[in-house]
Amino acid sequence: MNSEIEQLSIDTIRTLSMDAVQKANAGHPGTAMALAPLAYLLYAEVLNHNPASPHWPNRDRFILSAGHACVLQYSALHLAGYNLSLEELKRFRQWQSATPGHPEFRHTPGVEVTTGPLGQGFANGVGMAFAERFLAATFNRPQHDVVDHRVYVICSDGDLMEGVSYEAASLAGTNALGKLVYFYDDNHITIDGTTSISFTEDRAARFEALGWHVQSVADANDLASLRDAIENAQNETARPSLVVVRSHIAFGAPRAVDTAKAHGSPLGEEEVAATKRALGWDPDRHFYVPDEVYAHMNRVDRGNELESEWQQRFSAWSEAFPDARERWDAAWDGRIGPWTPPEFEPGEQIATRDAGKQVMQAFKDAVPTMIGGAADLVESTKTEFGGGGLFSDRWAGRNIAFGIREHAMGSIVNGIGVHGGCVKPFGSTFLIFSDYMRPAVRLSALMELPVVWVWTHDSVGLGEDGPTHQPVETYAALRAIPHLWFIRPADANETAYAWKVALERSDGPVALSLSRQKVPTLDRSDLAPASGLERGAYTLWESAPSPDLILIGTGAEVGLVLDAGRKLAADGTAVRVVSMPCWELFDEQPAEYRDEVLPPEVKARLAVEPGVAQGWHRFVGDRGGVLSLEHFGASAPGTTVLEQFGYTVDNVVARAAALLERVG
Ligand SMILES: Cc1ncc(C[n+]2csc(CCOP(=O)(O)OP(=O)(O)O)c2C)c(N)n1
Repeated sequence: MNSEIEQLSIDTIRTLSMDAVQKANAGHPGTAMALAPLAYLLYAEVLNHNPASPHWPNRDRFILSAGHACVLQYSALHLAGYNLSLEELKRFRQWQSATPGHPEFRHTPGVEVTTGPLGQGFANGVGMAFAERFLAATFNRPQHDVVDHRVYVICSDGDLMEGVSYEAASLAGTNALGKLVYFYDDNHITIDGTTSISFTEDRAARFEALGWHVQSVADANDLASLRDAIENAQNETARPSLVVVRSHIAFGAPRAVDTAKAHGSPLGEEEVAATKRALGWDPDRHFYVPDEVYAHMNRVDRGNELESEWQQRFSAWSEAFPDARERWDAAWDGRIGPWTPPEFEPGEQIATRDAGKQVMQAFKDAVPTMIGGAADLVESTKTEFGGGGLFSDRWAGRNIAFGIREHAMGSIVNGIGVHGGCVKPFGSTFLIFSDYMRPAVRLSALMELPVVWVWTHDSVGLGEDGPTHQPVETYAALRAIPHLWFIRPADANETAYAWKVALERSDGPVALSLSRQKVPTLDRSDLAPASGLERGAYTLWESAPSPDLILIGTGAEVGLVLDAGRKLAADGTAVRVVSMPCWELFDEQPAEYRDEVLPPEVKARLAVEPGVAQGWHRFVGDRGGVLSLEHFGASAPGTTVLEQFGYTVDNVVARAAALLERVG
C-alpha cells in the first residue's frame, strides 16, 4: 500500500496534468495520469539529481521518450523544485512558455533532450550511456569514480514500434550498457485504438533476445513493486534493463480510463471534475498543490547534498590527477586543443574522403573525447581515429561500430552530444543514407547541437553503385534544414578547412559532404587560399577584376568549373570562378562581402552542381543558369556518368556561352 503522502503526491501530479491540458485545451493527459506513480518515484526518490543545479556533470539523466506526455514531466519538475513555476504550468503549450507541447532541450530546466518524434528519446538514452561509459573509462581512476551515473527513460508503445528503438536497443545490448534503466509503458493503447490491431509480438522476449535484462510490473500504481524492479535494474550492471509496466491510460478518470481518446484530447471539464471527485479532491480547485506535497517532493536539499558529495570526490580526484582535470575542463567546455591542418600538395589527385581521413588524424589528439563512427562503412567513409580503439572492445575506445543502423546512429550521436563531455561526436555513412538519418539530423539542428555528420560518396560521381546510391535531391533536402551547415569542399585543402569549421562551430551541427572519386588538389599559387571556405563562398580565381560572367561550383566539380573558366577566359570572356562550399556560411557574411563575391550587376551566373537546381536561383538570380540534374543517376563508371550528364569542360563552356548570349 502506498502511504497517504505518497498517494497525495501522485494524485497531485495527476490533477496538475489534467488541469494543464484542460486549460490549454490541448495535450495528452492520459499517459501522464497513468504514469504519475512512476514519475513520482523517479523525481522524489530514485534520480540522483539536483533541481537547484540541473547541469552538474554526474547527475542521472532522465528522458521522457514519449514526449507527448510532457505534462507529466513538467508537473514532476515543478514539484521537485526545478525553476519551473506553477504559472508556467498554467501556460502549458502557450506562446513562449517554459512548458512547450513536447519537451525541448535548453528550454525547460531539467529537460535533457528534445523528444516528440517517437523512438528518438529511446535512442538518445543509449547515446547518453555511450558517453557515460566512455567518460568513465577515460577519467575514472581506482578509488576515484567521478563519472558514474545512470540513464532512466520512459518509453511507450510508439517508441517500441518505431524501428529506431530496435536499432538502438541492439547496440545497447551489444555494448553491454548496463547503466540504462528503461520503463516501457505497456498500456495497450495508441491513438488509433488498442495495440492488438498493430503491435502483437512479445516485447519482453524481444528485449531479452537483444541482451537486455527484462522485468515486469503488473500495476503501475504499485510503488513497492516498482521500487523492487528499480533496485534489481540498478543492481544489474552488465546488461541494460527494461521494466515493462502495465498501466491504464487516464487512470482515475471514471469514463476516460483505458480509452484511446484519453491519449491526446483534454478530458473535458466534466470528466476532470469527476476524476477529482473520485480521487477525493475538490472539483472546483484547479492547479492545487497541497503544501505537504511540496514539502514531501522537493529535492533541492537532497540534490544539493548529492551534488556536494560528488564535488568532494571530484576535488579529491582533481588534486590527485591534475592533468586529467585539465583534460576534463577542456572536454566539458567543448574546447579544441591546438592542431595544424595538413597541407596538401597541388596537383595531387585525392578524394576528399581520403583527405578527410588525414585531417582526422591531424586533429584527433586535439579533441581526445571526440568519439563517433560509421554505419558499417569505415572502409568507405574513412572516418576513424587511427589507434583510437573500438568502443565495443573497451569503453575507452573512440571508434563506435554502429553497424548498419543509420537511424539509431544519428540519434545516438545526438544523445552523446547532449550528455556533455564528449566533444563533437560524429556519425558517418554515404550521403544518400542521410535520408535514413534525417529525423536525427533535423533534431540536431533544432537542438543547436555541435555534432558532426560526415557523408561521403556525395554525387553521381560515385559511379557503378548506380542510382540507388547516387544523391541527386539530397543537397537541396539537407540545405532545407534550418541551422544545419552543409559543406561540400572542393579539394583536399578545402576539406581541412571544412573540418576546422566543423570543430569550431559551437552552436549547431555541421555536415561534411565528401567525394568518393579523386579530385585534383588545386594549385593555390594562382588561386585564392582554401581558407576562403570559412566564408562559405569565395572568389577562387578571375581573369579580370570586373567579370561579365560568374561560374559557381561546389565540391568535386570546382576543378571542372575552374578549367571551364580558364578556357572561357582564353577565348576573351572576363570570368570569375567562385567556390561555394557552404550556402549557410555564405548567408552569414555581411552584405558587402556577399556583393563583392557575387556583384549584383553581373547577371550572367552559372552554377554547376550534380543535383537538383532547387534553391540555386537565390545565388544565380532569375536570369542565371544551373547545370543541374533533374533526374536520378545511372550505374556506370563515375567519369562516364558525369560526362554523360554533361559535367564536362566543354559543356560548361557551352552553357556559359549560351547564358552570356541570352543575358549579356
Ligand atoms: C515518429 C512519430 N510518429 C507519430 C507520432 C504521433 N504520435 C504521437 S503519440 C502517438 C501514439 C503513441 O501511442 P503510445 O506510444 O502508446 O503512447 P500513449 O498512447 O501510451 O500515450 C503518435 C502516433 C509521433 N509523435 N512521432
